[in-house]
Amino acid sequence: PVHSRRKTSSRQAFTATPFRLLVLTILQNEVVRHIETTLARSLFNCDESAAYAGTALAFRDRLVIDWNKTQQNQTFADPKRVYYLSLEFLMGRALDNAMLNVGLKDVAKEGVQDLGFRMEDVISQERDAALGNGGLGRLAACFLDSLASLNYPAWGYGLRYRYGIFKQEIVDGYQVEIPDYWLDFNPWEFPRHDITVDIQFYGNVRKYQDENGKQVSVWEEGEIVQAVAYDCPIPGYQTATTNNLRLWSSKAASGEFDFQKFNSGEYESSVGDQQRAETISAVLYPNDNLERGKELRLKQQYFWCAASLYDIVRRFKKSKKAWREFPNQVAIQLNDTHPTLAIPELQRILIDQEGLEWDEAWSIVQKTFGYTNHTVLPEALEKWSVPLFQHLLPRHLQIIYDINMHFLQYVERNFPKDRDMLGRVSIIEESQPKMVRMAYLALIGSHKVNGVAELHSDLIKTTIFKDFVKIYGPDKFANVTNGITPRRWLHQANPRLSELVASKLGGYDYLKDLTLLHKLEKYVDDKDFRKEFQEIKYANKLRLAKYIKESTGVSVNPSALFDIQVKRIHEYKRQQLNIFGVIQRYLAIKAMSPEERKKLAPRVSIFGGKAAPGYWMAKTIISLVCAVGEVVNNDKDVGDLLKVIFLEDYNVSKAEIIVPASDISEHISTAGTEASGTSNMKFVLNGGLIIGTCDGANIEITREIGDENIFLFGNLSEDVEDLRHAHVYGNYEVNGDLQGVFNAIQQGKFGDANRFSALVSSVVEHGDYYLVSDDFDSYIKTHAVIDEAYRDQETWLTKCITSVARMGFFSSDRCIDEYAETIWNVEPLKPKETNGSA
Ligand code: GPK
Repeated sequence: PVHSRRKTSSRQAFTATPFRLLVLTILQNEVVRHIETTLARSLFNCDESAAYAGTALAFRDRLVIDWNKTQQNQTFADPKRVYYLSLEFLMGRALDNAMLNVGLKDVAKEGVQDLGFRMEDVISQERDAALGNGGLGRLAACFLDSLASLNYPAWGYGLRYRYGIFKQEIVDGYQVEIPDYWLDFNPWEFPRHDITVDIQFYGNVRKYQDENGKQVSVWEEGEIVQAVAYDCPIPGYQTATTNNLRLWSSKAASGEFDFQKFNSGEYESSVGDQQRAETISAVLYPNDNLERGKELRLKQQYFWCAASLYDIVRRFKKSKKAWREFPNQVAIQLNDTHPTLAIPELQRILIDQEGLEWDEAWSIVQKTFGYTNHTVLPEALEKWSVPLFQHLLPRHLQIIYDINMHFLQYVERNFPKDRDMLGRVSIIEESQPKMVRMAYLALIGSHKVNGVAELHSDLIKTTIFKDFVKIYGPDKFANVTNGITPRRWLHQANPRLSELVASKLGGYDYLKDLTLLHKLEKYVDDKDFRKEFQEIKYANKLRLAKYIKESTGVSVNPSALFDIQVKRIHEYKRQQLNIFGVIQRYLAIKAMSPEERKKLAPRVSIFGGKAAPGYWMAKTIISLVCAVGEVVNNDKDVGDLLKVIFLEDYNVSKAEIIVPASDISEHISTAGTEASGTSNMKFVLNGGLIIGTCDGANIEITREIGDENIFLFGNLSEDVEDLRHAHVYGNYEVNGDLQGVFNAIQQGKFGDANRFSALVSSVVEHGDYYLVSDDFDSYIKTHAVIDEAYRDQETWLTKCITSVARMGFFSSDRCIDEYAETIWNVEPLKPKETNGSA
């Protein structure tokens, strides 16, 4: 049956070495065996999904061998480990990455070709693992890749959501959310039914004095939910190190359901208990940069923190070391405040269960944790109501009060004159109801707090954590500028560019040390290199154009300037500024003579991104983009000069097609609001230029690539406060061009104006909080500069190549080394043997 599907075209490749032929045969046999036995399918009706499954299982077998060895090696050497706690891991697809890291992708490609399939089609059968919202979750995924690639002994801990981030459909120009049930077939996870932890909720605390007169607290009663571990192998690139991502799934503690209830006829309620337990890990909260204080979310957080800490402590205790050694063996990084409960939980384990004194326990806790802040937006800072806390986690609330008491006593001693300070820095906000400020708890319970880009790390010290800089001194605060993994975001997403770079740099070493890219600058004037670089960009645009045609029905000219903004839809990210700019361009084109139109460079404005289901303004932005596209794309006067596209369901695997295809991408947040941004790095690394504000990592990108290679515009973060003030208290007038845009909307040029009125009034009536009107002029002017620059293709190309060559700093490998050195104090552990995977 295999032979009947064999294509002659792949036969030439068989002229390779006998060893290669052997590996090919073995791999192919493994794929076939999995299809026939593991999946119980006949090769006669083997479709792409079966080919994917067989290939995935064959590679999984290889990963598992390295994974077991890595874990054995780490258990034996027992070095200090890193635990990365994140409620989100936006992993995307695993097969391509597994093939790259195992190092047999070419052989596998030949193998599946021989079975009658194209590797691209096989790869695209896989569903994204989309257990995250946006940048924060994708950062966690890049970090896991780097940790393994650099041989750090590290574990990720998260939740195994049954439903990942929803799938987005656009129906009549509006976003509709479809549940993402992704677990039908997931060969990349291993259930560990033997690794379970009982997690307690509710109940009450009983205090008594033991025989030595010591106060003892017992957390009693309440209800128990069971956490079950699911493990996913995380392979490193060109190393046998394969780390573990452990995701917890919830189920009823009493097994399937309560038999007693079941037998006594309470069938429904016994199933109900089971369902209630399973609800905890059922669904990812779909908010980005927003916290809504829901009880189930707090339950998720405690469930995951408690299970992870139990696991970490159990591993430590096997070593029989003294407790004071704990911070020398364990570094726990908190990805935002979501895992902050791990702090009172560790304190509880140490004092209530292990019998340590408060001070000794607290010093261990502080040395163990590090906290990464990802936003200064007030609506994103987590606060939990004290009554809710009291109900769900009574013992933890007491511990938090005790932490707060010790902390406030310290502050009082050191700042006796600043009486207001105590109220400002207290973990408990004296509101109605009282609230627990999780960011303060995370900061107080950690030895280091870091921001994710220089500007952001400076801002947290002057805004949300200002008082804490006085209290602890500046050394508690650090910056680790974000990065991205070049394996996925260059090699995998853009194989031709990766190959071109390798051909000039003498191999793929740059994928392990991205700073080697600087050697490309030598070739910036090399005719052949330039030509190939340009051809690759064109091919990537062609691929995206094809995808746009398939998914939206709109034909776009692949020679047009592709202008892309893909990210979560948020007012602070200012997709509304972009679409207002597009409308302004449309109106300008309509007003031009045919001669003038001929001089204009054709453009395709591409948008993509999800709006949180409850974020009405963000959904309105999407519908405006779609409405503008509807009009512009069908206007005969405009033709190729402007197309407006909204790409449905932006996710990691789509980003891998979109990112390599930009000429310009947009990173245009109101200055001081985007902590870092990471797609900005991805686009530049793939040979696109960017238009951006002086915000987040744009600033460092500019420093690295040179300000002649980036299109910056807009007000600076230090002016934002005054500008906002002027909107509220001054008499502010919207300037002419933007008013023209608003008039067009209000005249109904894009359909019923009422649909979009909130977008207009947020600027003209409600204080323009995101400073759209303040930046509009400079935004439009900068786009004119871009048009002009794009006309000169040679200079443009020079900018692109130079920028790529200077992007070495933004590898997540560099980030991870910085965390390891300045925050975790951990060393890599070399794998015992490379097992042929290098
Ligand atoms: C920050 F606070 C949050 C959040 O809830 N979700 C999220 O994705 C992002 N982020 C920032 O908005 C980005 O600027 C940053 O690059 C990313 O986290 C990673 O640090």
